[in-house]
Amino acid sequence: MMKIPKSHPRYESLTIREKLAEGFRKGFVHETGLIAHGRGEAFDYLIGEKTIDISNDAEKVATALLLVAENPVISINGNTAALVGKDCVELSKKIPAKLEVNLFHRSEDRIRKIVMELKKFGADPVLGENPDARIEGLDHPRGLCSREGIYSADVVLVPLEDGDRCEALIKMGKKVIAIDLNPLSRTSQSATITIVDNVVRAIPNMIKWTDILKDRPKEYLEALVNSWDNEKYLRDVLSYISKRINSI
Ligand code: PTJ
Repeated sequence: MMKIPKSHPRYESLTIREKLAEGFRKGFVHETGLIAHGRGEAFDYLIGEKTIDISNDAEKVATALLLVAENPVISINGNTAALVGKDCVELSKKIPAKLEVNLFHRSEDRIRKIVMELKKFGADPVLGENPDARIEGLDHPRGLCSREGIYSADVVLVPLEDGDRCEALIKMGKKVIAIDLNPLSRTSQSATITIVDNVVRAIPNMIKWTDILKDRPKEYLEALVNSWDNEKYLRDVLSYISKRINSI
């Protein structure tokens, strides 16, 4: 892995890129994952490469939704494993939520490598290697999933997703939490709760919110979830971005 000098003004951003490149070399990040990351970076610039206040609220409410869920599942793809694999394992233990590897560019080799990577961080079990169900409306093999995981989940957290999987999960009656830096993407527009933030900030922040919220009464958490207006949130994010651009 290339060593980035700490003094470099883009240290954090370059370190994140290096993690993805390393994941690609190890064979669990798909080559198009590198391109997807570049699109994310562009949007991260627009929000100032920080968690904006309204997205901190989205992270709080999304954590509340995971805590009240009956069968919450965190869906993991190549980019997520490379950037926040360890944090996802920690979040899954704290909620508690199941972990399932579910890929856009599905290959048995990448699934196995990502499962191994998550196990290295202490996850056990990790679902996804032996799919026995299908996400309705998604063509084979992208729709393959696990019956005890994503198929029967009531709430699915999909960090960094492609649009039609999110829509398909919503059509199956599930609540979907999407983390996507692009507020205009189909994923962002169709999720139950969208978090417009970088996964590298969003997941650690949700771990923090889990510690704060986990002993709160269920009614309190449900009230938080019910008060969430995702359309308004997305409008507010766009207005934040346009105000920021206009003031530069
Ligand atoms: O590992 P696989 O096979 O499941 O493939 C994963 C990718 C990401 C390649 C696949 O899901 C894909 O092609 O996704 P898209 O359609 O490019 O969407 C990715 C979305 O994530 C885009 O809207 C990006 O803006 C956003 N994004 C990229 N990097 C980040 C991000 N959002 C949050 N944090 C990031 N670090």
